Amino acid sequence: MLIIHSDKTRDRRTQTELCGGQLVAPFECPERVDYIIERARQEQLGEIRAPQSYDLAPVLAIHDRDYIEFLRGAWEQWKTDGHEGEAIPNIWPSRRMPGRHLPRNIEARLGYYALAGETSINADSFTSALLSKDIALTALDHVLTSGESAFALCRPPGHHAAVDQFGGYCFINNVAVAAQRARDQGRQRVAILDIDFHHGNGTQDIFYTRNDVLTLSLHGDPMDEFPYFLGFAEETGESNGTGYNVNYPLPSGTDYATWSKHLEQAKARIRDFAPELLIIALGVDTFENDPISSFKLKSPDYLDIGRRIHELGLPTLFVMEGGYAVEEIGINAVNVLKGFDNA
Ligand code: OKP
Ligand code: ZN
Repeated sequence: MLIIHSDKTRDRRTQTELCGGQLVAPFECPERVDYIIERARQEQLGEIRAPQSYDLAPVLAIHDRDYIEFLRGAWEQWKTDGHEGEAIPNIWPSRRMPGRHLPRNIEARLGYYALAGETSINADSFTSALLSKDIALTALDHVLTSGESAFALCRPPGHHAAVDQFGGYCFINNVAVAAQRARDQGRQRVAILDIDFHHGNGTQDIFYTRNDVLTLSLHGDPMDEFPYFLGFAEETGESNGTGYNVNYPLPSGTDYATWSKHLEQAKARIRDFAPELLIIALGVDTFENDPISSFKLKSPDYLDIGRRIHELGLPTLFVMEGGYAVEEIGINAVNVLKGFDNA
């Protein structure tokens, strides 16, 4: 399987993540990519190729221009305002303050565009988000032109990013940008299957009223798990999109026997939809030792996930999302791809 990777994904290393009332070393760290690429090399998974650059057009096909311009300038404005640490939101337009205006103040702007407070912005955040989408789009273009599958080793992840919101370590929704480009290149139906531990709220929201992009997500029950406010089973889409969003919230402690049953349900819905392209939002934070998640998948299970996805017989784009058990992330992510390739 072709792997799209850039050493520059290492460039963004934020110092702070607001977690449990403390600023801790961020879970979403450069070492995640180091372990995956090292394992891919060891296992001779396939050619490793650098990404091409894309302009903003595919990003603006998904995200609001004002939001993207905010991301571009946020760090400069934060520093100009005299703040010492990394940029972290601390106020939101909440239920009784609906946020009809975009304030000038950078703290207010951060809250206006943030969906959560754990994702710090630093000098490299915007360029790293742009690079991450380049990786996804380069891998996508390979899938579209060759009909083969590919792995986009994206960092930062993307599936929590909505039209005009960042958070959950995400800024640009890589799978959504890729799906829209596939549509613009003439693919009629695209399915996005999100197997990250966390619900892909951004992806769901972006395509919620559409029937040309089927979105499915297996994840920790939002009553207990991030992002808490989206990802329930009753969210099935709206207007034209009714029936084209499928959520499988699963309880804490879910093991592979239960998880894989729901994967088969998702596969049945995908078969019924008959997409021309399948995009996998590939998180491996379903792993038993993941530090921020609560499922119980084991490393060999990831081989079986790849095998089961291969049974769909579709051109498949794998896009990296989460996974924070840094020691095992390489084994688990590469196992999915090996299981797919060797099926
Ligand atoms: C991003 B992706 C740690 C809480 C972390 C945010 C989780 C973001 C996950 N104290 N909450 O879906 O893997
Ligand atoms: Zn996750």
